Amino acid sequence: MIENIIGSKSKIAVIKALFMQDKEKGSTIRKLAITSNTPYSVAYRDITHFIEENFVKVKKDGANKIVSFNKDHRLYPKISTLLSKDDDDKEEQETKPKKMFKHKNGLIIVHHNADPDAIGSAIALARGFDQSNLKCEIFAPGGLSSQSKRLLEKYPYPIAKKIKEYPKLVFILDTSSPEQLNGAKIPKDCKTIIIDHHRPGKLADMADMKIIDPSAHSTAILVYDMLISAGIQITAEIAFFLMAAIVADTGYFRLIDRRDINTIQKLIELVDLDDVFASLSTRIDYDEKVARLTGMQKIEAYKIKDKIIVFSKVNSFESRVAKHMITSFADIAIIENINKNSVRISARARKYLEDTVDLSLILKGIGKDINGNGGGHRTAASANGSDTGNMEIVKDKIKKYLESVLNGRIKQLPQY
Ligand SMILES: [Mn+2]
Repeated sequence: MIENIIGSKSKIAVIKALFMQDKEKGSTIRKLAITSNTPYSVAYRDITHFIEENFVKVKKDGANKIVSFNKDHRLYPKISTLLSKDDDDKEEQETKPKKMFKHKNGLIIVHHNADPDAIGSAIALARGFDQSNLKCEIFAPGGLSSQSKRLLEKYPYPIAKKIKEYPKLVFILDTSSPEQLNGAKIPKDCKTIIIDHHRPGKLADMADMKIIDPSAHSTAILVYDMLISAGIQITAEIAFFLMAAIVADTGYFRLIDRRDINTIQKLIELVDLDDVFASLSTRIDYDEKVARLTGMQKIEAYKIKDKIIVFSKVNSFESRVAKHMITSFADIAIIENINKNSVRISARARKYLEDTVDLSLILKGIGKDINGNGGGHRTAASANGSDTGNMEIVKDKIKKYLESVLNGRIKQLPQY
């Protein structure tokens, strides 16, 4: 329709380019030619025509001619409305993401003590879905890790701790077993979609749809691929959360593959990596320091050949304590956290043992012994259950398993 008023295609391109420029300051003809992708001579001819019609004003700035709209022209209001409307139409056609779900509302659930990968993937997904008219609330039934909380200082996002009514569409992120959901019960009539990079656990059997890829180093990388294939625009905010998730789950880029590198390369254009690192930098809070200290004080240490294996007990932060121990002196750490009615066991092994031990396998079995579930990765696994009375059996089982895979006798180290 705009053609009827203005005339030719090149004129429309030029006038649109002028419309996109700073409306007060105006623009040079050369700049208009470049932004409208029109040859200079054509842009010059069209602008001259507009000047003759008094639709465009010209003023001199040194050697340059600066052109701008004559806002007093009787057609200006009409054309300006048309141009902005035309732009919107075009934007809608070109950049509106594919509608992936018929639902209008959804929920994204993440595992207890949600880490940057869980929460970063969740927010990126929610923000991405915003663009396709699917509103998602994020639910962290077991709270957030301290690092995740700091990510939210940069881009705040509401995270629900309780859900009254579940929508019919539920995404479960970075989580493989129902025990990690801290008792959250997803109604049977919900459509559930798992996006995860852990080995498929019990949740995978129950899900309606799954994007599970244990070869991916983070859930964020799966979310990124999903958003891109849906035509969703990666904003600075989305990029920040995805990058934080990737940085965290690759151990600050220590464990990256080609796929990670490709994604990082795209995201780095949109985020300041220093911001991401600053948000992830660990300040250990007092409670965790106490948990680490308690963990050290209660250590039972063993050796198999030259490997040091430790068992210990804490009241919180069992996975952080286990990780701390394998980064400082132990080869394998198994930390239990026993409360009145529940037990959580976190096991970690140094990366070099990846081909030798499979903690996810042994913890899966132990999950059954403690009337619960277990699983994870080969060098980082956990089990949760409600039977707190079997810990000696559990320990013996782990010791026997380690003796068999490490091919040696286990000996307790003396305590001083
Ligand atoms: Mn993860």
